[in-house]
Amino acid sequence: MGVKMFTGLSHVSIVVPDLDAAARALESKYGLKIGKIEVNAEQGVRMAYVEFPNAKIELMEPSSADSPVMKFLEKNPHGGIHHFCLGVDSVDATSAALSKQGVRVLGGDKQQLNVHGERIAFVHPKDFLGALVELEESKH
Ligand code: CMX
Repeated sequence: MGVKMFTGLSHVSIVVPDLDAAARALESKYGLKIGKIEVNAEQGVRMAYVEFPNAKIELMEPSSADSPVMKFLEKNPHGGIHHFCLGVDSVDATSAALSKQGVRVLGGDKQQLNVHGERIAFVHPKDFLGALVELEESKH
């Protein structure tokens, strides 16, 4: 494939049952501090980041009972890695290129936005070695 699809690793995302408890544990055991806690109501998550120079750790807990990450917590009650996120220049262009390869892009047509208002979409885990991959059209 001639086109450079991905611009880099944006973050690894961990779903936790209790965001505040997770933040306390990361800080007391590892000295890792989270930034501002925010809610992305459309995605059904309350979330925060630990920032590194080259990537982030994202922590998410469900913000409502019908959150898609609630399903994940039912299967993994103590939490766990939920997805990793790769930067793209254009969600539309990358989704179109991936679809041509037979890759299922979930929600690429629904204008999903992350908490920063950037376009996102998800690659079906069965089409990426069993891992859920977020595509993020970074503004910076
Ligand atoms: N890891 C591996 N497999 C997963 C998975 C995960 N984290 N989440 C879902 N799957 C699997 C499902 O088991 C299902 O498999 P089958 O096809 O065998 O049944 C398949 O992927 C599709 O999952 P689904 O829930 O049935 O599909 P939906 O289209 O309803 O939703 C998804 C897909 C992954 C986008 C949604 O479940 C989800 O997790 N949404 C949360 C998105 C998110 O993390 N948003 C954060 C935004 C953060 C921000 O604001 O910055």
